[in-house]
Formats: sequence, structure tokens, C-alpha cells
Amino acid sequence: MNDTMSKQSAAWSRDDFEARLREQGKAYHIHHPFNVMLNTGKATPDQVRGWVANRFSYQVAIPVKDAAVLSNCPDRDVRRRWIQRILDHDGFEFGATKDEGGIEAWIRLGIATGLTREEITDFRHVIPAVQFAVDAYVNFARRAPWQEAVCSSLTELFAPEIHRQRLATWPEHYPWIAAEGLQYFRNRVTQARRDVEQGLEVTLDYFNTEVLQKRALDILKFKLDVLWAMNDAMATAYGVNA
Ligand code: AHQ
Repeated sequence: MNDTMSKQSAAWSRDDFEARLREQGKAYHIHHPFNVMLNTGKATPDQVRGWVANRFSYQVAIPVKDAAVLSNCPDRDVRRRWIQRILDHDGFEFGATKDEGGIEAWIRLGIATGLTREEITDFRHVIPAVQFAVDAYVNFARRAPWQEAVCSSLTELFAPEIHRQRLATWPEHYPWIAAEGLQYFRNRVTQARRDVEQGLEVTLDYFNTEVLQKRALDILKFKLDVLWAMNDAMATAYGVNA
């Protein structure tokens, strides 16, 4: 193998590649000033309601994004696992077994913060820049190779922590939000962990040269920027209390 080819095909080990993916957690939106304000109890009720109403546009986009991944993926074994994500969000009813799903749970979070179902679902509070960031994510998943769209979901490597943080801090800081309103976050701790198992497996398998692995880091950075930009827009619209 000539030097150029050996350079191109040289790959980081799986452990090293995973470590570099996880290292990008330092740019996760748990560190955004708007999120820090939320999780340290400094947000006003209007800022909490603004966050829930705007994040609804992200939540309803997730199953659409996941359906885009499925539509681009020819691998039945991958689809059989990936389709769970759509059920998690849209809910399902199979005979006696039914689940309202995460989108309904998010609406209930909104109602617990004092929003009406109508003003959540009609997007009246959604900031244009939040919608643009959400649309960038969905459109990426529609156009990219399905393995790249899978890789972009790996911000969920860091999601269990942010959900656990909310569950640990919101009841104390925001006692005016009924406890059942936080059910969405409880569900996501386990669902995110299960999602990541498949997401990481596909990513570590597919991105198998150094050039591809660096592409994976760029994809993850893009998705981290999607989440960060949503918080930037909300900070601009609602302010950040120090
Ligand atoms: O509630 C979230 C969710 O369902 C998902 C799906 C996943 C994806 O496919 O990109 N990412 C994601 C995330 C959710 N909640 C965010 C939060 O801060 O509450 C975190 C976000 C993510 O880390 O990408």
C-alpha cells in the first residue's frame, strides 16, 4: 500500500474514535448560558414556557427526521431497531398496548408550565431561528447518507446527563411545575441510552478510515451547533438572567 493510501486508510482505533466523539461533549448545549440558567433555577416562568414552546418544534421534528433516516436506509436489521424512535415520539396503540408517546408528554410538560395545548401545538411562540436550526437538522437527515444522519443523532451521547440534571433540579427550583409534567425527561434517560447503543454501533462501524472519522466529528459538531443555535435564539428572545 503506497504512502498516500496508507495515510488515507489509517484509522483511529474504535476506542480512540469513540473517545474523540465523546470529547465533543464539551460543546453540548448543557453548557449554554440559557440552559445553565434553566437548570440552576434562575429562569422566570415566562423563560421556562418560552423554552418548552420552542423546543416543541424540535420534538415534533425528531420522528420526521427518523423517518427520513429509515427512507434512506436499505438495511432491514437497522430499520427494525431505528423505527423504535418514531414509536417513542409519536406513541402507538397495538391492541391493548398503547403509549401516548413523547410528543404528547412534551405537550403535558408545556401544560404543566402554564401553556395551553393550542399555543404549544400551533407554534405561535416558535422563534424563526429556532425553526431554521430544526429544519437544518431534518433536511440534513433527508439528504445525507443514512449513516451520516445516524451519526448526527449522537448528541444523545450527552443527553442522559441533561435529562437527569433537569429531574434533579427543576422540582426544587420550579415547584410550580407539577411533577408529572417532567415525565418526558424520565422517559428519555433510558430511551436516549438505548438510542445511543445503535447510533454508536453504526457510527463506529461505518466511519472506518481517518478521513471518514474526521467527517463523523464534523457531523457531530454540526448537530451540536443546531442545539447551540436554538439556545442562542431563545437567549436573544427571552434574555438570560445571570
Ligand atoms: O428529547 C430529545 C430527543 O428525543 C432526541 C432525539 C435525538 C436525535 O435523534 O437527535 N436527540 C434528542 C434530544 C432530545 N432532547 C434534547 C434535550 O436537551 O432535551 C437533547 C437532544 C439531543 O441530545 O440531541
